[in-house]
Amino acid sequence: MKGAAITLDRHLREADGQGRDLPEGLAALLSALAGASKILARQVRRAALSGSLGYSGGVNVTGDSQKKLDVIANETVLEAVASTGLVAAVVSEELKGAKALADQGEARYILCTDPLDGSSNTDINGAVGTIFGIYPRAADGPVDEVRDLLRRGSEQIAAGYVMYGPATVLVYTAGDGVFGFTLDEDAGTFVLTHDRIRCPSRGHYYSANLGHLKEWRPGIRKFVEHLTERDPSTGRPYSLRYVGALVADLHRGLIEGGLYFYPADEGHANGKLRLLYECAPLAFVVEQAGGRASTGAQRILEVRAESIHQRVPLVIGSALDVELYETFMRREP
Ligand code: AHM
Ligand code: MG
Repeated sequence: MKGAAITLDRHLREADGQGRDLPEGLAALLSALAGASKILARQVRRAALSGSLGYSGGVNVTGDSQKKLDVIANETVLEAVASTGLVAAVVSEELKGAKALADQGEARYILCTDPLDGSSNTDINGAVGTIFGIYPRAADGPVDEVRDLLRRGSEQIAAGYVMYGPATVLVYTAGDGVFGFTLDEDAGTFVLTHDRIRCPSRGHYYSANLGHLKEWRPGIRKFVEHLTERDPSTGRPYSLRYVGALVADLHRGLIEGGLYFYPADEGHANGKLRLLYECAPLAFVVEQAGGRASTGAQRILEVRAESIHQRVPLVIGSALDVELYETFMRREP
């Protein structure tokens, strides 16, 4: 790489000078999350060597069997943010209720996180990720579930994800563009490699668990039929890519265009993915990059959570591709 590398810390430190004002404490919180992800990147990489593959024996609140790495990731993220004193409470896929950390002083934020997304991939050396969404506290004092946690994604002040793949990549937005950093393992720093990411308005890839095709609503089945028809003038057929880790499938869509969807099926009446710590943070990132995210009928960022582990159907990625999916859903008899 030519010229002086811009590290994440420098990028955050210089944000105000470049008109990307960050609310007080946000840079420190993002740095803490980046620190946790460096630890996690190493833990994921060394899991087979350190005996951390496989199941923990526990089941999380949404009924998934926990992997050992799910537990490790949850502890790592919690420890990192607790040490900042900036977070009042954490909502995590791996915690039944919200974890209150502090209710006074500097603790002005709520963190929603999926500490290890795509954990079915851990044992096959596949990509996994960490997702985070950050909200300002609604008011001082003890954390109130309804007021502080059951929010609309549009209230987030920052969100992002880390993808542990061949390289560890951290992508975040604080409401003024999307920035991507790659972990330089030798220096131990995240370096800006993807400045102001723009999601192509249309792509050639789609990602979904087609195993559920027959259980989907007719409009979605018709949409898949449409994508798989040959029409070179509109770039069809689209190619299917499915990692099985939302972060990795989303990252492809963000960089190269295309869409990911997880609609309702027989086993998942509201889709599989959770609003607060999967859909809303990624929707914020994608919209900031010019893409689109919805339930198929409503913008994800406008959905107010009714419970902390609420699931919603998700379609996310290139604006025109997501719009077309919504059109097929509307056209249903
Ligand atoms: P997780 O957070 O427990 O890993 O579950 C979410 C994951 C997503 O990353 C992924 O896109 C989806 O579940 C895969 O589900 P399926 O195996 O049903 O295709
Ligand atoms: Mg997940």
